[in-house]
Amino acid sequence: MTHHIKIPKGWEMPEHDLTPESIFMNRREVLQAMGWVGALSASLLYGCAPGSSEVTNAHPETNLTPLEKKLYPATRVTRYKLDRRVTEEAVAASYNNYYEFSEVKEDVDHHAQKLKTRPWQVEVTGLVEQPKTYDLDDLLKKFHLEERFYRHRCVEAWAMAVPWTGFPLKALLDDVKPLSKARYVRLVSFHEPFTAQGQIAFWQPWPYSEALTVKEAMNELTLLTTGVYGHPLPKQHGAPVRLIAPWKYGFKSIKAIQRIELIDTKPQTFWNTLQPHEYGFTANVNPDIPHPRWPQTKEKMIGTGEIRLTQLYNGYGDFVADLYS
Ligand SMILES: Nc1nc2c(c(=O)[nH]1)N[C@H]1C(S)=C(S)[C@@H](COP(=O)(O)O)O[C@H]1N2
Ligand SMILES: [Mo]
Repeated sequence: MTHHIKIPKGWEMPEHDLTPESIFMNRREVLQAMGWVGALSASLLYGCAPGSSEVTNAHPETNLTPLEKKLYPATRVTRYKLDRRVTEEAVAASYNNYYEFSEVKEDVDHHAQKLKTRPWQVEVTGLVEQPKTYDLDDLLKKFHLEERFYRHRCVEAWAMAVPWTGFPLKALLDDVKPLSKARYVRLVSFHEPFTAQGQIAFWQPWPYSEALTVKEAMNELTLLTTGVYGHPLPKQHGAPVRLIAPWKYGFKSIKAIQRIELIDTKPQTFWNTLQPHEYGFTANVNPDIPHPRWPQTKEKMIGTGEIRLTQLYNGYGDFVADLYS
């Protein structure tokens, strides 16, 4: 159990180290728990099966389609100001949370390359007048892409500042016309345990899902994000399309979205189901609400190590405070 007795220091504390073992086992324990079925699926996942070494659509960020070549880099919008330097791209792209692929942030970029991100469809369904399924290219053609510099604050007290490319989720919702009884927007990621080794953990509520109120989803800050640093998203950042809600802790910003549902009751979400007292549903960045594991008054910028005071709503109060008054 060496995996769990490591004493994390300060900011470096990974999310899984102090999580109860009923929720996170390490990979060896998973295999023991699953017996030979586990061993078999592990051999498939780790490359013994035909075809499994083949990485499809590797590096969409450098391997652009003609459409993407036309669209990137998108027009920069200066309305959303940063108060700090932009995080280096190589830093942001090699320190990622993506539990489908690894609990180790430094390993995510490697494992995430297994996900096949083309073709990709996003189904928008539920309490809407016109349910639609969009191919990724439909989204790129239909909605105007823009580049925005946003701060990002993980609940684990690390932060970064990056240029995302995307379009307001509101534009997509307006296209399908939510019914007036819709109150929540639920976003659901993929479920491919043979691709994403983290999803072998069948006791976790995969696929990853998140949700916002319809008002939050319609807020101008809420971005359906297809790119970063002037090119399509690399897989570790959530290719081909993810959410960014910059006034909320990072876990709300779900990656690799396949389905968006308009519903009338508050749904279960991934982290909130696993650890409700640590991962609230609303999860607005707030230095005055202590977290059982991470001090929330300060944050550490990845790359530079700079320490900053955490701001209410991650500094986006002018845009979102009225949602909560
Ligand atoms: N599908 C999925 N989306 C996810 C996560 C995840 O594990 N799976 N982690 C979240 C967390 S905790 C954070 S901080 C951000 C990290 O985004 P980045 O790796 O692009 O910095 O993604 C969020 N979106
Ligand atoms: Mo996070």
